Amino acid sequence: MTHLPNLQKNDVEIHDLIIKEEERQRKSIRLIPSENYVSKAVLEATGSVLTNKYSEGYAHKRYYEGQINIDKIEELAVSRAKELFGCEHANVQPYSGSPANMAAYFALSDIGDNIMGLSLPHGGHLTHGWKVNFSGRLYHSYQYTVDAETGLINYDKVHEMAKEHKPKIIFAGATAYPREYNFEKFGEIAKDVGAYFVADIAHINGLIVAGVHPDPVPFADVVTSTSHKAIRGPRGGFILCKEEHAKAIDRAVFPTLQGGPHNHTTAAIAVCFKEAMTEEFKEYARQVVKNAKKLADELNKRGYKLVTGGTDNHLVLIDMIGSKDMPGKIAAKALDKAGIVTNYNTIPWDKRKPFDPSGVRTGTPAITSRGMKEDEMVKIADWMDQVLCNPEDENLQKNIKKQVEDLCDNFPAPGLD
Ligand code: DSN
Repeated sequence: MTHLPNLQKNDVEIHDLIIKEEERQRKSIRLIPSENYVSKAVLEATGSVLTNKYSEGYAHKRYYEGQINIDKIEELAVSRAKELFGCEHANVQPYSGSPANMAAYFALSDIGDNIMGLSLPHGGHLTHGWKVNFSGRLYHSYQYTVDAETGLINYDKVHEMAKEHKPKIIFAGATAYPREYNFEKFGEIAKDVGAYFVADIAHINGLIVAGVHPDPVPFADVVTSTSHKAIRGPRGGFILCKEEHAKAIDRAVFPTLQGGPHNHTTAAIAVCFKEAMTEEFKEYARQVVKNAKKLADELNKRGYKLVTGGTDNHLVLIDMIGSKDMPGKIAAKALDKAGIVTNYNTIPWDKRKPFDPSGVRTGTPAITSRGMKEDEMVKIADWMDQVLCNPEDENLQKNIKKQVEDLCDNFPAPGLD
């Protein structure tokens, strides 16, 4: 258990809740595909004295003195981003993925312009033009969907829609799409209609670094991302772009949208990028995909209906209504009681509401960080099946939770003592 003596002394309530959360993370099989375990080094940078410093501006162009160390930290984060992703320019200041996307809008378009992105219930993100989000409220948003039969993006339809609506920006990227994106194709479509192409790689950042997912950098005007998820960094964001957009992106982040960067996060992003350059990280990301494919196969074998039939990446989206006529929420809550943490999620063309949808979203970044491999995926699929066949059996849930904890004891999670 992590020793937090000062916190324990000053604020025992928060201390105890953090310790309980650490226990929960240690003892459960965390399958939420956007979550992970960061290293102790990333946690140390995040919890450092850098949180005490204000640094509006960019390295060597700040509005406050005392930047001798902060400038070097931000320069390291930027240069590592450029090396890791092979891009011309990087900005590591966005507070997270949504602010990074907002900066892309402000850099590349004007309020009221037409934009296009994948619809949220089809796996897209709020900031790709969903109606209740700033992106759907400030812009004329045209949302493409996935194919009803295959669950895949239909690039011909995206192209037709782009020709009709002439968007200023086309977004690619998703939170619940289990297949590869053809970034080259998106780039061609955008070019053909005179749009900018923004690739949001938040979910697949670590897979791209390891070469197990196609890379958008050669084709996109701007690439946005969170710095957490598969790449195992702190909660934050970054933007990569071609040199021609560098000034506009930097201005959009500061001063248009943000004030001082979170220097503790910047340092942790730099640490994460250094870790992601290692062969060990690449092997990890390859295993994330192998594990997701194995989990999908094992669920398929047990009769589960998966969106697109399987996966190419880190994510497996289960159609629970199609599989067991069971709402995703009931399934996710039953699994949680057995120590298997997922989230209920819409599936494409869902007839149910987002707060009570048909699907359950799972993924393998966190369990792979613990060193779990294909054999463990078989066990996990089996436990999931037992729970989902008897979602009200609390004794069964308790029994499986115990087995989950025993398995977790054999696979220590990074960052946890
Ligand atoms: N909240 C993230 C996810 O879970 O996919 C998307 O921003």
